[in-house]
Amino acid sequence: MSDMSSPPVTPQAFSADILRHLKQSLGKDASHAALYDWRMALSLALRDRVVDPWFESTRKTYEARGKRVYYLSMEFLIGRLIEDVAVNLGLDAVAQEALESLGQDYAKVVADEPDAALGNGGLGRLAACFMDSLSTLGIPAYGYGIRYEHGLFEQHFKDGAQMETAETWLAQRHAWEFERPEVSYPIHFGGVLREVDGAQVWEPGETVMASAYDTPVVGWQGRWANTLRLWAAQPTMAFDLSSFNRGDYMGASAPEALARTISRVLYPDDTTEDGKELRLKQEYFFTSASIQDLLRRFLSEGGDLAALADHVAIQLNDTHPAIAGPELVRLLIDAHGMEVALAISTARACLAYTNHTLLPEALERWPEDLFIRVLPRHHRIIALIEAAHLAETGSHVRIIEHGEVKMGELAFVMAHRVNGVSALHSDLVKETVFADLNRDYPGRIINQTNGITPRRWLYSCNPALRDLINETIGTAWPDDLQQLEGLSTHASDAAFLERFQAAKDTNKARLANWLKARDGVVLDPAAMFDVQIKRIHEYKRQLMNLLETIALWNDIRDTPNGNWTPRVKIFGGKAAPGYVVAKEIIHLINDAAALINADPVTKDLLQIVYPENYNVSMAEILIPAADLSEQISTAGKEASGTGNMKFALNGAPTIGTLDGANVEIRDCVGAENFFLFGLTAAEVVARRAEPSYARRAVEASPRLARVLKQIESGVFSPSEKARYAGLVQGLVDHDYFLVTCDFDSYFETQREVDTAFADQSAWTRMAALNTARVGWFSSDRTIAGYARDIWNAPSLIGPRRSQKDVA
Ligand code: OAK
Repeated sequence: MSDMSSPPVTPQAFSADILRHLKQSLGKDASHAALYDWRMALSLALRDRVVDPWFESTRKTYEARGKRVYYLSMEFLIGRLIEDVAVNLGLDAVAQEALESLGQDYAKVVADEPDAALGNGGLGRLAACFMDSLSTLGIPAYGYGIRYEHGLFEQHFKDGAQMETAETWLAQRHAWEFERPEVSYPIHFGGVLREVDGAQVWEPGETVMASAYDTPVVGWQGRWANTLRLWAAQPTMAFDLSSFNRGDYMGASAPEALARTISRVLYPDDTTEDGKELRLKQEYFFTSASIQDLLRRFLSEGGDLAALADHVAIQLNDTHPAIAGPELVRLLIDAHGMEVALAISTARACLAYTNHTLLPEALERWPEDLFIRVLPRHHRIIALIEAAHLAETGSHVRIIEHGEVKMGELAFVMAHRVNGVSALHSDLVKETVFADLNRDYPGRIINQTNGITPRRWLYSCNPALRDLINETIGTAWPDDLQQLEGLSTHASDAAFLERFQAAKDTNKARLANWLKARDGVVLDPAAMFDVQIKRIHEYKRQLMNLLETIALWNDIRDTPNGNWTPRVKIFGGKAAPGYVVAKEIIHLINDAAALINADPVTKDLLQIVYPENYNVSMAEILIPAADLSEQISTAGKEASGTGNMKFALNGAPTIGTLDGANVEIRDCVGAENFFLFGLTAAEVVARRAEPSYARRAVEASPRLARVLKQIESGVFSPSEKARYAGLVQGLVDHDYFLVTCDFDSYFETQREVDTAFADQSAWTRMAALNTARVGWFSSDRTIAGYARDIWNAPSLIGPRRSQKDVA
């Protein structure tokens, strides 16, 4: 592969590559090149170096005739790629030196790249981490998704309220992709079913084409590269010439507009289901294209369809691609003449399903009449699948019921493995949403605790800490993260801790500079940076964080000369545009920030910062700079979380509940290095059964009652005093997420955090132990688990070079 076969690249050679692309690919002379040109030339020069490992990996995969993994996901939340590719190729220093020798500011060029934001949050970012790990582990894999023209909306604040505008990452050329006009498939919708010679024949009403765009995904040290194949929708007929000739110019381009709508925009709902027809079409569009593509590849290699499962593993990232089951069965029956029972068992042996949430509003169900209208043949196939399932198990669980098609049940029944994403979540999957199916198919549900790629989430986003780690334990950790454990022995070494703290301070200063330049906001780098960044959702309880902030503000004002630990409360995150309560919470945070930040009494002790448009690139600046990680969801509601892992890895201890992967993080870092508070999942369920639990919690907490009164009476919204009356009333009347019940425990634990932070060296030790002990949360470990327990997919690369070096 490239690291073994190709000679090392010098900065001189690399600047020549950049200049060549500037001239030949961009048609620019260095003296006239704009920032965009430099960025594109740099990206293309890097991309060139991915191609050989990519071809080599493809060649080895064909030779091995082994298994390929297909990861089907509606979302890939990638972020920027320049640094990612440079780091994986070991060319980060070379690229920087080359560009600077050409008189360019490397950091500025890197920052010019728009985030590829083809996802909403956790599920999409996990898919991106998994792609990185699949390549790092050398497992032949394709990621399949949609090439949305517009990624996740951009968030702006207008007088504190969230506004959304369309994101336009493809307005400029996307440097990393290869267009594949020759790879395209027809996708059919609607129409009618006819019976011909006893067989069902689907005569579709509408057809669009799915065209492939490939992005190579290179793993650590360039040893392997897989493909992210995204589908764009195109019309079967680009232009209706007869309409044009009649003078109907709008009508002439109608077919194109209609088709392109399918891949136009990412649905901005995080863990909520909207039930829109276009969404169903998007799901079927990319799933059908992917299944057609993998079957074509399999057959082109001379495969026998009865042995499909020996060569193909299809992972469904939640239920969004659950139509893959019926689609594969349909193609096996209708296009390849396979008998129904064999088609179902073959498809099931290929398919596996990951559940990413227990929230009832996220469970996809389609109205049956809509489903029949859009996918009439699949409706029949699902009935066959359901009949086979009922006959096989004697189950009473239906897939089509009460006029709805239930995608969770469909995905479950068609999968040979179903997994949750943390130990607690997987247990709850067995006990709650899929309790009956778990009895019907014992052993089918397993756990695969999430992970994160240490290349992006430590090596590349935190150079200060990366360098310290390299100097302390060597350089073999980025693809063998448990080696970080070697830092533990240094956690009692004062000189090491001093350097660890210096790295944190560097990152805090970097954040402060960035915020100053971007928003004109000034931070005190000596204060504790207390960070909560994630989608805004009631279950994630940003509101509880804010209530605690206001309570602290009250306390400081009551005793201004107390022994307070200065804090900056940093929030980041978007709300789904239709999620009214989440938007109210954003507005309230901004309103409270305006008042509290202007208070001369507290201004050196407490500040609230909420930078707009949180995205992956912002996370890469915020996480390394964090002192404290807020993971405060209602127990039982956060399936796993992955931000929790990123913070711990970057030396920010957690304040959190026993929810999702927090439980396992706490087990790893040690209870003494984790600030635990709040009800457990079982206690949450019990508390909800108690009458008036929220009202009683408020009555029992004068501190909370005072805060709620302030908000309700308009202290933070003087121009519209009743602005938050409904929000507060909602809390007191039906606080489903138990903000009120956990408030006191949270407040008290935050005061323990204050005390702990004041002892700087003890705090730094705790932070360092967090870094040292969370190596298990590498997505390499997660992917190795999927490969072993679900896919039975081998790695096609030998032992890691770094491990050989160590041996
Ligand atoms: C999004 C849409 C539908 C269903 C689930 C999601 C989602 O993003 N879930 C999140 O997945 C992450 C990755 O597994 C988890 O870490 C989060 O806890 C979960 O909310």
